[in-house]
Amino acid sequence: MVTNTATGGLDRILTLEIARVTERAAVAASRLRGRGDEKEADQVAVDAMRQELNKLPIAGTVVIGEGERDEAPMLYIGEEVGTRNGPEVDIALDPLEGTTICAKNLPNSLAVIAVAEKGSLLYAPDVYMEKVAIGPGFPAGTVSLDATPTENVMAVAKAKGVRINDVTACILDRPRHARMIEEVRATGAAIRLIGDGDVAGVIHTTDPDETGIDIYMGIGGAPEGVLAAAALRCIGGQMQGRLQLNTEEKVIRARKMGIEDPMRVYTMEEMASGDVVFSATGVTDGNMLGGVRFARDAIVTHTIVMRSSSRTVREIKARHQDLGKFG
Ligand code: VTB
Repeated sequence: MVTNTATGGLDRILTLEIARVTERAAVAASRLRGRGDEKEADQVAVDAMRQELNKLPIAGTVVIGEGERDEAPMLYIGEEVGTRNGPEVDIALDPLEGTTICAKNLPNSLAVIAVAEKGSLLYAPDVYMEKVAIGPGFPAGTVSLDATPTENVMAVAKAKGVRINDVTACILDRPRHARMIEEVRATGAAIRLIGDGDVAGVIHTTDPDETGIDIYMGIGGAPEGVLAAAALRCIGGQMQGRLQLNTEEKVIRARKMGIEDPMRVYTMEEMASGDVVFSATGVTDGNMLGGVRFARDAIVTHTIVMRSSSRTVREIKARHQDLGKFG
């Protein structure tokens, strides 16, 4: 049974259960914050997430994970997870989104997971994706990948009823964005340049008063795009993504995953179409979520969990006193 008709959508219990999965991964990664070892931080997060995920009463299949089976020993695409005693679901995950930010102990690295109805997530290859995203409360079609960055920023300012100088766009700090950055700056809008972590960048658009970010734009990872779309489906907002299939090899890889039109623009609903539950736990301190804290007698985690069918967004600040379970 995939859905629970009494409550609508995926079983509600999962919403709280998946918080444990990202909490556990975040705690493991947080112990390696600022230690300069991205690989090790990622590895411990993967191990921890997998252990906790395998306790969930689901028959899950990883569709967005650590990579193809031959390049990732764990949580690879196609890996079956959960107790197998429960609904068939698809899983998108990133045990440590922002490995470099964690290794440097900079803001906004997260442990993230989305659990969705089978077949309802875009099976995206690990290529780049061009993205644009805004939070809830805007008229449909406010931003588009077919519009220029200037047009998108102007549309957000107009719809929000503020001057263009009062809009902040979040963009990954990469040479490939030099022209976009120049163009957005020329409009008068402010830019928040981030080193990594565009899942957080997209989620931050949903609460501009708290995060200071109105619009996310630019090219990042496609798996991160699907995860961000899943999150936005739960909170509300608009997002478009276009895979960057700029070589024949990438077009063929994508075709094998069922993608026929390499130029297609996917909406948020097309990237995450079915019922979905999403959880993110802060690893390092961030604009929305605090990082893991180690107190004298407890570990404190800060998590956001949400569910698309009810649009409930919960923040869970947990004090874990049974420290043994974190190893
Ligand atoms: C982004 C960001 C990730 O990759 O998707 C980015 O969210 C894009 O790739 O945290 P490049 O680093 O090659 O630009 C990450 O930085 C790492 O997965």
